Amino acid sequence: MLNIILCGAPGSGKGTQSQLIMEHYGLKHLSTGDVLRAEIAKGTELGKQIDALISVGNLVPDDMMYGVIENYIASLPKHCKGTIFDGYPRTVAQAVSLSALLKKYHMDAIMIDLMVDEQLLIQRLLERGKVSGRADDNLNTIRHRIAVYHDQTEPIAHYFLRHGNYFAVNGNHGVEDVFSQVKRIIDRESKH
Ligand code: B4P
Repeated sequence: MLNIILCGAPGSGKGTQSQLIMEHYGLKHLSTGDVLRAEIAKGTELGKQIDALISVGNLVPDDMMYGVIENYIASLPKHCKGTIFDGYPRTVAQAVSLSALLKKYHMDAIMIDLMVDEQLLIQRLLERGKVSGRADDNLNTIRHRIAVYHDQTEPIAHYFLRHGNYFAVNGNHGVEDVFSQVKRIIDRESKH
């Protein structure tokens, strides 16, 4: 089974690369951002709480995410080729929890970190904001999301580096170029 944790700053291309990986390798895709937006769209009380956090660029609390991930992993079919965890984990606590969960279900994962310069992140998200309709794709919120990323998400790279399953990719290039780098890592690591 091939599990991939796709990490990177907001706008680094996690969703974009996930789509390509999913099509090329036949993996399942879990985007926590999509799961949270789906809950908002349902208009539930929980959705309203999530909306209040996401729309200003904050992360939702870790304990809200744990149940989502455990339910997902527990419901994976036996023949599943693997999953792309897109945007999860986003905190060290989430990383520790995911590692424990994967161990519990006799699975492991590699982490691919999409590294993109800040100016480019802002440019991409502003561009996406013209069509996405996402409340968090505006300049002030983007800046806050990037700050939250440096503060809360970036440290997880050290966590995975220590565990020897961390791979960085230069995400500043075009979509196909970034995907070639991603494929090289996946092809090499899936042979082990
Ligand atoms: P996400 O939905 O995960 O989205 P994102 O970080 O904004 O964007 P992504 O990196 O997927 O960028 P994309 O491919 O679209 O998170 C949204 C929010 O949900 C978070 O801020 C947080 O509040 C909450 N959340 C999610 N997971 C959570 C968790 N685990 N814990 C707590 N809270 C959580 O690319 C962006 C744009 O760039 C696109 O328009 C794309 O076309 C373009 N692009 C991509 N790659 C490109 C390339 N190589 N060249 C040129 N353009 C490119």
